[in-house]
Amino acid sequence: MASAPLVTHIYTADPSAHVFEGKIYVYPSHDRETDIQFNDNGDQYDMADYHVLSLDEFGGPVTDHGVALRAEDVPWVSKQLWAPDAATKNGQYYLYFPARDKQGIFRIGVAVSDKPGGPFTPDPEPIPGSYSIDPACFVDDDGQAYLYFGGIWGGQLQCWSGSGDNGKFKFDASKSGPQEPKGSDVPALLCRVAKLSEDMHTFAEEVRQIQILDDKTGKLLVADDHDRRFFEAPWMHKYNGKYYFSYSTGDTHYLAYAVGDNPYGPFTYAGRILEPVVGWTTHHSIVEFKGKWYLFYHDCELSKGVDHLRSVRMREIVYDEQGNILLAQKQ
Ligand code: FUB
Repeated sequence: MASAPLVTHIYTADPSAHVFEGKIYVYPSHDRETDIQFNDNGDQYDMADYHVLSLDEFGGPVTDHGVALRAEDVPWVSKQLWAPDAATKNGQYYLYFPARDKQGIFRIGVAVSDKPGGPFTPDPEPIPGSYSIDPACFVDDDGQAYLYFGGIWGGQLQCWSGSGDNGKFKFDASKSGPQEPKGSDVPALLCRVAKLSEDMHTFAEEVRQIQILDDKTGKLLVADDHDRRFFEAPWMHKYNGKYYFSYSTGDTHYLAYAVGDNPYGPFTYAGRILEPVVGWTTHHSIVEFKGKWYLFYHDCELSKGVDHLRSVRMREIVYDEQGNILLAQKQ
């Protein structure tokens, strides 16, 4: 039931879709060929710029708006432009993007344009207090914007765990491999969120952690629960007054979701949106367009499984009477 890739002239991944000016705009990563071997650090995802895509209808032609931002044009960036997102406010468009700074630490930057397709002009420094990867900007009905972010292993979230973590990067280079907590009674690492300032350039509050609760026990999901715990790729959307927090489970390769009553949660685990695709990563967004709901995601079918050469696809989703997300059977 997969759709065709949205585009085939470039590889694209990590799609963040929004409806701007009556069209669907998609803000993906721009995957490129590299000889870097696959590793848990994600070094093979060595992207150097962003393109913005748009389309007028499901299955219709897709416009590539060209290069929207280059790594070399951002003073604080050393490499790896990973999964971006965008938002609009005050007649401007804001591109949020993670990248490694000159010390190799992932930070989140913001760039501005007066058009949804860019090009975007970056701020000279990352957002103060930002860290890790995969920013997702949600603007609530009252106009308040929130930035969700975080990703484990290559995304370095495990280096910021613990309380009072803002500003302290605790990477132990002497230990190889993932340093994620383990245990069936140890809480899993948590995604982060902060309100954005009115001008959309800074956090307006201390970074908070997003709790995902077991739907049976009401307790926090635990570190060993790799089928359900947050790994990376957060997304927030609202349906019928409820807040849907969705994410990738990383090494178990699911897109999962949890539901809450406000943008900070807590969120109660509600199920899976998508089973594993071809390729290690899975990453998505959900958007309403002309009364229907769509899931944007990526896989590696076009590159025949080359893990860092992904392609964005879209398919319709529906909700049942209880508000559960289902893949539409007819596309
Ligand atoms: O594209 C690089 C990274 O792979 C993203 O930031 C993650 O979400 C995963 O899709």
